[in-house]
Amino acid sequence: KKISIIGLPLDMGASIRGARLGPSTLRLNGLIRELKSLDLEIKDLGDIEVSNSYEDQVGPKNLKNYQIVKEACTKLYNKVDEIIKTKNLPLVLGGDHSLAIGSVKAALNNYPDLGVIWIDTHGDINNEKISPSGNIHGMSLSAIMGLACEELSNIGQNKNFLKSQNLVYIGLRDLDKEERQVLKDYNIKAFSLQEIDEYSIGKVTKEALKYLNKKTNHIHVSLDIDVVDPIYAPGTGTRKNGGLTPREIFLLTEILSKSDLITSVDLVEVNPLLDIKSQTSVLAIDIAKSLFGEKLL
Ligand code: DIR
Ligand code: MN
Ligand code: MN
Ligand code: MN
Repeated sequence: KKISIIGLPLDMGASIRGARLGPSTLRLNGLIRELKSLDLEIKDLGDIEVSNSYEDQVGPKNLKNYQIVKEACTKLYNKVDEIIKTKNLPLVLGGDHSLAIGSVKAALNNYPDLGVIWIDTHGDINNEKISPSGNIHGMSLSAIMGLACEELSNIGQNKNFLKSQNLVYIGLRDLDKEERQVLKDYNIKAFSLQEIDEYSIGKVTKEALKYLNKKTNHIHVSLDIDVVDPIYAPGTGTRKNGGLTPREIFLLTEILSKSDLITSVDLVEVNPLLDIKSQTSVLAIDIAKSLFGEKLL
């Protein structure tokens, strides 16, 4: 397996600053060295240049910092598209979760039947009309699925939108009211923390894979670190108690890794400014290792 690592130091899709430091902090804490210790060919392509700001920029409709997010996602789209075309697996380091608009649209450009596993506390499926915050990281999926206004849905050029039946959520525990309705309306498969508690993360993950594998052999994993309990992952912008434990997230990634169906990955929302002694970065690095096949025995 050949993995190409690309950083997108963007945090203007969120309201809290600091996730722009995610890619460099993951590298400083040894991400590249750790991944190279596995039996993998690792290429670090560095970071994409992002024109972040220190103040919110007014955007069209309810879209905060639209121009900055759009430009960053478009650059990422081109990079991820190129990585996939050279038969490498892209690992995208965030940055806030709005970046998935670029990475997932690029994966869809290469695999129109793409499946997505969205591992997150949040649904990230607001559109410009129902978003309570105007933050684009809470609207990524509505852009990726073509359920938002033209401004969002046209990021990443192509019109290959993600089909609602090709999306599975794992870890939801903080949906906005109107997002809940979107999930119902489009009949989207979702495993909340309650299902995980009841059936175990192993069962849920296998079911998610089975569900998607009926439709595709190409799965994009978009992992928001806030799915992990803030006791273990304090370094992220929107924390919510009652998240996954490290062993739960590792079992999830171990099962994903063994499936051999994962063709692209985002690892997002690590915010070093909110972290405690690099705890969250180190956990994110361990998650990446697990996802790429680190052996326990
Ligand atoms: C909230 C928070 N649902 C919003 N979203 C996210 O602003 O749309 N927090 N993604 O990480
Ligand atoms: Mn998210
Ligand atoms: Mn989240
Ligand atoms: Mn987020």
